[in-house]
Amino acid sequence: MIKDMDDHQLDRFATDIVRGLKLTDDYLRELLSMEDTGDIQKLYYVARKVRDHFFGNRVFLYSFVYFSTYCKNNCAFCYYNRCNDIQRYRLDSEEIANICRALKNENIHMVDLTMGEDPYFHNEPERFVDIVRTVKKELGLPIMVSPGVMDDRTLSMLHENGADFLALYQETHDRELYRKLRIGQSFERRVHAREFAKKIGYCVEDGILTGVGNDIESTIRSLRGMQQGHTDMVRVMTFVPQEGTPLEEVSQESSLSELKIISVLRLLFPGKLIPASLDLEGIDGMVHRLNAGANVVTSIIPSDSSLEGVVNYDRDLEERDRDPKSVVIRLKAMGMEPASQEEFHRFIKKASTGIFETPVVPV
Ligand code: SAM
Ligand code: MD0
Ligand code: SF4
Repeated sequence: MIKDMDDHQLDRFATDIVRGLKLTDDYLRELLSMEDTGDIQKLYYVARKVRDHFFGNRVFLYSFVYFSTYCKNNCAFCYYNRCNDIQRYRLDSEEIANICRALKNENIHMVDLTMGEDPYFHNEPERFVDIVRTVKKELGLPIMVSPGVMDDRTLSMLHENGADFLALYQETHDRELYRKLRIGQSFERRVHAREFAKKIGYCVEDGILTGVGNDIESTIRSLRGMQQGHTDMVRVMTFVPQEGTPLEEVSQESSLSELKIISVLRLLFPGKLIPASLDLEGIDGMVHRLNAGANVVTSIIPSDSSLEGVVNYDRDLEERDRDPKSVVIRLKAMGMEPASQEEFHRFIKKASTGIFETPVVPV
């Protein structure tokens, strides 16, 4: 076990993971239940060694454009669920084009176009296709779409018009917990949308929440569920209780569980993209998540932007402090740096060829 390893053995373990060592459920159980700080630091160390083998000190940066906060769903964890009496907005094409022009000079690799399952777009998907076309024309960068569940025809149209990456998080692969979180939403349709997207050439991201009623066994089920998918990016986010939602009374857990799961994700998905979301704890939180083995920074929002994050630690701050420049300054202070655009294009091209790695039987 990691906790009994010396430095040489830790390096050897990282090399074994890079060479394809698969971890059993028992091993995952041990890692996820570690509480000793020194043991956990060893886990972070191995995760960084594995990450550095594939990506070195280079990080990818995604700008986040939440262009509509209307939604027809009522996810128990989400501030934007339809039952929550909040201010909402929907940007039009011109406003989105202006945001893209401002992003043109920023150091970002991809723009993430996110919305609630807004009927304005879900009932007339060509409206969303137009937005993707506009963003591609204005920015010329890879585009991630995070629209919720869309049908095969719409996913195909979006891809033909410039969408490169689909983000669609299962939250949990534990069906009982899923029913409590994504109320009334089909588990299978969500899985199908990612698999179909992968088949037609998208890169795909799946993700889970922690601190939302998932114990270690439930988390292991989710990790294995994500391994069954053919994803290129995997994430975990700590659940942040939101006012006006069914889970608002839940107390937020510390980010320790998220950090351990990020490291375990790195050991299970060695060469994949794993994000440090700024949504949760901003740039200070980014440092811990990168040190746990993440290699992407997401939810980057220009400081003068009035757009929402998904979870807004900075909603009441005078100014956002998760702009690209501030992110890069902190990265460099950590001895890390933004990857080249060319490296990101290479990753996307290789991943979207749809070569499905068949998981090796665990040892
Ligand atoms: N409506 C689209 C969807 O549901 O897929 C896109 C919205 S955004 C990507 C939604 C994601 O943000 C969720 O899948 C969840 O992983 C995360 N999220 C939402 N509310 C959260 C909260 N309160 N705490 C932590 N993560 C949250
Ligand atoms: C993030 N706020 O990365 C974004 C969002 C959606 N594809 C991503 C959850 O934290
Ligand atoms: Fe809507 Fe997405 Fe929030 Fe669920 S997570 S309520 S689908 S915006």
